[in-house]
Amino acid sequence: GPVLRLVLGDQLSNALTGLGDLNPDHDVVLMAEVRDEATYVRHHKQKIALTFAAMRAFAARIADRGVAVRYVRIDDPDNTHSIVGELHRALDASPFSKIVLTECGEWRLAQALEAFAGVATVPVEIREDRRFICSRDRFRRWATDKRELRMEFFYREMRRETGLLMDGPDPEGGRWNYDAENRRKLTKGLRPPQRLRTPPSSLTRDAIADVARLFPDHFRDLESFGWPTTAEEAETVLADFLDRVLPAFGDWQDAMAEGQPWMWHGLISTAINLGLLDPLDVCRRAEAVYRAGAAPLNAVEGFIRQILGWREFMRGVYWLKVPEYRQRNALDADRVLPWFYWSGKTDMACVADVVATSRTNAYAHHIQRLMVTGNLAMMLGVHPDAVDDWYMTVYADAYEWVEMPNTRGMATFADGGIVGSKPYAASGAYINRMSDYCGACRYDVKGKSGDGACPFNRLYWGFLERNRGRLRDNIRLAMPYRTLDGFGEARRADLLAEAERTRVSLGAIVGEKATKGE
Ligand code: DLZ
Repeated sequence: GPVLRLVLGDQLSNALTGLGDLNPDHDVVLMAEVRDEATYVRHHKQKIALTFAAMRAFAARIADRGVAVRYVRIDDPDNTHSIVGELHRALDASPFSKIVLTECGEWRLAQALEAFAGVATVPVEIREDRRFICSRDRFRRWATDKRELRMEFFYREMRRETGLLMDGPDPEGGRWNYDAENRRKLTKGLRPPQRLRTPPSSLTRDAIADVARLFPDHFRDLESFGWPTTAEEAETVLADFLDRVLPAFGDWQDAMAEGQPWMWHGLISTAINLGLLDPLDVCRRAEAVYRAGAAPLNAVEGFIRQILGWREFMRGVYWLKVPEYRQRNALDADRVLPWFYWSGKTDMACVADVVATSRTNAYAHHIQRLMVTGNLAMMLGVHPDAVDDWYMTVYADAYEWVEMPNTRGMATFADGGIVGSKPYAASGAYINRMSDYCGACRYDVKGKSGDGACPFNRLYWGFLERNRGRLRDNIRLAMPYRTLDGFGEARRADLLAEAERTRVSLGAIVGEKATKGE
C-alpha cells in the first residue's frame, strides 16, 4: 500500500535512506513548514529563510520527477505547526500502510517522533541517517573501551576506514595532523579572496519575504542573505572554494581579521547540514585537489579534519551523551549573558566584530566562535543554557547535535572534559597573535588590570583561581596553576577580585539563566 515518507527541513538529500525504496506510483512525501521548528529557539531570520527556501526547492525537484509531495506551507490555515501534528493530519487525510522516517538530528524532535511512533495507528519505521560518515553505532563501539574520547584518535580511525589521505597503512606525508602549520597569523596587507555568495533565486526571495512578514521578532538581518539553497547552488560554492580558496585554507585556518568574516573558510556548513552536500564526497573532492597537486597537504588535511574529524566527532559525542549532556554545567557557571552578545555594542573590538558578522551574516568562523565569544562566555561564567541559546539563535548552520558539543564542550568546558581535555581559556595575547583586532581597540591588550586593560586579561587568572577546586588536578593546566601559585595568596585574591569586577562591569551578573535575542 501507499507509504508516507517524512522529509525534515535538514534532510534534503536524494540519497536519504527514508526515500530509498520510494514508489512514485503511490507513495507520498510529507514536508511541513511549522512554527514549532521555526521558533523553538529564536533562530536568526536567515536560518528560517534558508530552511524554507531549501525545503521548497527540494519539494519542487522531487515533484518534477513525478513524486506526490504533501507540502504544508507556513501560512497554510490548517497547519498544526508541529511535525507530529502534520503526521497525524496526513494520516487523517488519506490511508497509508506505513510511515517511513529518517532518524532526526536533534534529540528534542527525535523524542517527539519516537513518542509518535509508539501511538501511531500504522507502523512507523525509523531509518538510520546514513548521511554521516560514522554511524551512531560505529561511534558507540569506538567509544566503549575508551577512558577518554579524543578527537585526534577518532579522526585517525576514520582516516583508516575511509582511506582518505592515506599512503597504504600510513598517513599521507608521514603525519596525521598538520595543525602546527595551520596557525599563521595574518600578515599586514594580506587580503582574503573575494568570495562567491549565492544571489537569492525567486524562490529564495519569496521565502525571505515570508520570514520578514511572519517572524519579525526573530534575530536580525535578511538583507545580506547569500546561502546556497539547492544542491546545484551548493556545488557551485564548493567548486569555487576547492578551486580558488582551499590552497591557502590551511595557513590561515585560525586567523581573524576585522571586517573579514569569511577568510579562507569553506562556507559550506549550512549546505552540508541541510543535506545539499554529502560530507564524504566533499572530503574526497578535497583530497582529489591535493592528489592533482593543486593544494598543499596542510590545507587539505586541515580541511578534511574539520569534516571527517570534528564534525563527525561532535555528532558522535552528542548522541552518546544526550540527554544528560544538555544538563552539564561542570564549572557551575551562573551568570547571565551580557547584552552586547546580541547588540554588538561593546568597546572590545574583537567581540564587536564577531557579533557584527553574526548579526549580518548569521555566520562567524570557528576561531571567532571558539576563542572570542566562546572563550569570553566561559571566563565570564555565563550559564551554559544561555550560551547554547545564543549560538543556536545566531548561526544559520546551528543544529543542537553540532552546536552543543562545540559550545558546552569545546568552547566552555561545561561538559567537564568529554570533548576537550582542558578549558581553552586564553588571554588577550592569543587574540592579538591571531588577529588584527587589538591595534585599534580601546582596551590595552598589554594591560593586566584596571579599566583600560583588555577584559580577556582581567578575566584570565581570576577564571583559573575561581575554578581551582575543579581544575587544579588537570595535568594540562599544571603550568598556569604553577604560575598562579607562585603569585602568592594576596595577589591571587586581587586577581579574583579583578575578574569579579570585570564580570560585573561587563554585565555578567547572577540572574535568570537564559536571555533572549533582540
Ligand atoms: C531548522 C528548521 C526550521 C527553521 N524549520 C523547519 C520546518 O519548518 N520544518 C522542518 O521539517 N524542519 C525545520 N527545520 C529543521 C528541523 O528543526 C530539524 O529537522 C530538526 O531540528 C532535527 O535536526
